[in-house]
Amino acid sequence: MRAALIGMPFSGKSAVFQALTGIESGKKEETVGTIKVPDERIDRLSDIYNPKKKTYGEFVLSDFTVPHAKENVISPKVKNMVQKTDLMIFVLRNFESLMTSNAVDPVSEYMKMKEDLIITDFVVIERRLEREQKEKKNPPELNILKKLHSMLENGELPGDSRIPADEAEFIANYNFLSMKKIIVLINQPEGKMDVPEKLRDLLLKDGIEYFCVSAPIEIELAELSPEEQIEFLKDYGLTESAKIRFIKSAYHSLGLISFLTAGADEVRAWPIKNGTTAVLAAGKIHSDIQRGFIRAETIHYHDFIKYGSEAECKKAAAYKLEGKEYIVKDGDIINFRFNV
Ligand SMILES: Nc1nc2c(ncn2[C@@H]2O[C@H](COP(=O)(O)OP(=O)(O)OP(=O)(O)O)[C@@H](O)[C@H]2O)c(=O)[nH]1
Ligand SMILES: [Mg+2]
Repeated sequence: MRAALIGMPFSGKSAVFQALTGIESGKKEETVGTIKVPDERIDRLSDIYNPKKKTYGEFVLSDFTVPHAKENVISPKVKNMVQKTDLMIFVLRNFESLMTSNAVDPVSEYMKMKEDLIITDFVVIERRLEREQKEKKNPPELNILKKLHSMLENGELPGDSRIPADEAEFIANYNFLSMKKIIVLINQPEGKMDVPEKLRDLLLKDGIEYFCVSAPIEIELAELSPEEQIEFLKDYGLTESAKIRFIKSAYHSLGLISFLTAGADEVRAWPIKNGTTAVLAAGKIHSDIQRGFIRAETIHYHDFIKYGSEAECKKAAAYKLEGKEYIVKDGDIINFRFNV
């Protein structure tokens, strides 16, 4: 999965990026870092299989350096880069900064970014609809484009419920930013976690998840040992690092689960959308496995731990042979049988 941090100048994007990835952003247009998704199931299975390789789920996170004079947060270049991602993280500044004379106002930052996002797509649709007026080709996506056009015109983001997946497919190749998942990260002053009520209401109305971090604290935290981290978090009244809260929020808003593969070569977590069928999950590993799919040999992680081995799972009827249309569950350990 890919995610991008976007926000107004000095909102603390690069500080957040460092807190989440441990990497300091340079002067490059785009700095990329990875966030491994901790998963104790992978640790436990690795203890059992002793594999050559252990692979966690992973987010690839991008941070951008953009000229500050720009009117729009989403310049054409940023748009191109963001289009490659699955998730946008809006970073809002809720701390006093010496670097800008602008007041602390996360509500207007949010509204401005939402507006920029909407305008970016709106102009594309306007142009497309104008062309259609001349050409009268009546392409299959026309009605969905019109639907999105009217939402954007009203200053609304579509969200999943208003343009469901089967409709979204028709306009997938436009790669609209307004169709992407957004989570909001409110960059707070040290030790404060209260969110302006107006912002909370707006985000609730737009169906957008948010979480708070104080980037400098999180950078400090990330440099400590796991034991020290627990104490440090306690001092600030926190239970989890920003990294963990980010991962949870991202998985939740993208609707992600993980299936697992386990063997002597590799123990690995594969993030997929909840609701994915076995045959499509197979395609995440390799297109050959999807094409030649026969069966998915499936044991749920909890059963595997409970019974201790594949043989014992078979005796307990916890080993199942699932077909193409089986909906994969979080924690399924799968071995795909296939034919090429
Ligand atoms: N007090 C406080 N300072 C912060 C926080 N987050 C970032 N800063 C500081 O704010 C300044 C700007 O942070 P950056 O992370 O560079 O902001 P940015 O959004 O990447 O800025 P540009 O890339 O220049 O647009 C830095 O001096 C940070 O140390 C925060 O949560 N609290
Ligand atoms: Mg920066």
